[in-house]
Amino acid sequence: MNQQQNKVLKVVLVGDGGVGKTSYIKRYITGHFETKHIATVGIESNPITLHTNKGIFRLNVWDCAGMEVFGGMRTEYYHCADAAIIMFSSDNKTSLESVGHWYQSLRTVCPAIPIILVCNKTDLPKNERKITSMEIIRATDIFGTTSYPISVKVNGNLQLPFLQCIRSHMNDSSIQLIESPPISVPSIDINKKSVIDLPRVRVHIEEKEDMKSIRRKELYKQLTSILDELEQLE
Ligand SMILES: Nc1nc2c(ncn2[C@@H]2O[C@H](COP(=O)(O)OP(=O)(O)OP(=O)(O)O)[C@@H](O)[C@H]2O)c(=O)[nH]1
Ligand SMILES: [Mg+2]
Repeated sequence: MNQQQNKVLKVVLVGDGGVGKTSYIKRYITGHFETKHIATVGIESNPITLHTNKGIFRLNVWDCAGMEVFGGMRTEYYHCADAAIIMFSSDNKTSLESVGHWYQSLRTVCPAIPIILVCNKTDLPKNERKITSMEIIRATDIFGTTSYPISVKVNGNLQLPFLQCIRSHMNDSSIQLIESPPISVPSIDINKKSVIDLPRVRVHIEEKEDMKSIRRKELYKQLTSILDELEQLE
């Protein structure tokens, strides 16, 4: 094993209330998707272990309250952080506008740590999304960082922000995960909403099948007319 085995990093996870920070950690560690918003008070520290080609990394993720009334933006939580994640959510434009405040508050305590942006709730349908890809690209450029779209609900890209924290902290982009996180397979949460969603998914698949069979018929028609023509020429 190499020297980086069991390296411990402190990662602070911040962002406006309700963007999905606690759901993210809970989903990553236990696989459970919390459908309710139970506002975090102060901070909750959660250990996460990542197995990489450069050894084992233990991330102590400090899930910070987003709502100021419960201790949001309390800079004392940021001391000795090795990396930070600022989360916003696709259905909440204000949460993207707040990224600058979170960024500034982090920078006052940690002037040089890597800060990664994460856009959560990318599973939401277009009509519920309030943030465009261009706006995310612009924010990523302004803060000179990396951003990741994730969905805690459907388990999309959950490991990437943590991996990027390690890569940036170690200044080593060749670090790869060698073991999948416990919940890497996309899943559908079986709650009321998902059950309602399921027939829509099925309809979508059936629509795709219909399109295929229509195209197959068209091609078959074209083929028979070519064969007919060839036959006539002989
Ligand atoms: N559709 C969708 N909803 C999500 C997703 N992730 C979290 N949520 C919902 O967002 C709500 C808020 O989630 P929390 O994790 O409690 O939010 P938080 O950022 O920890 O909020 P504070 O603790 O107040 O800072 C919950 O109702 C979650 O079910 C997601 O990927 N998609
Ligand atoms: Mg929370």
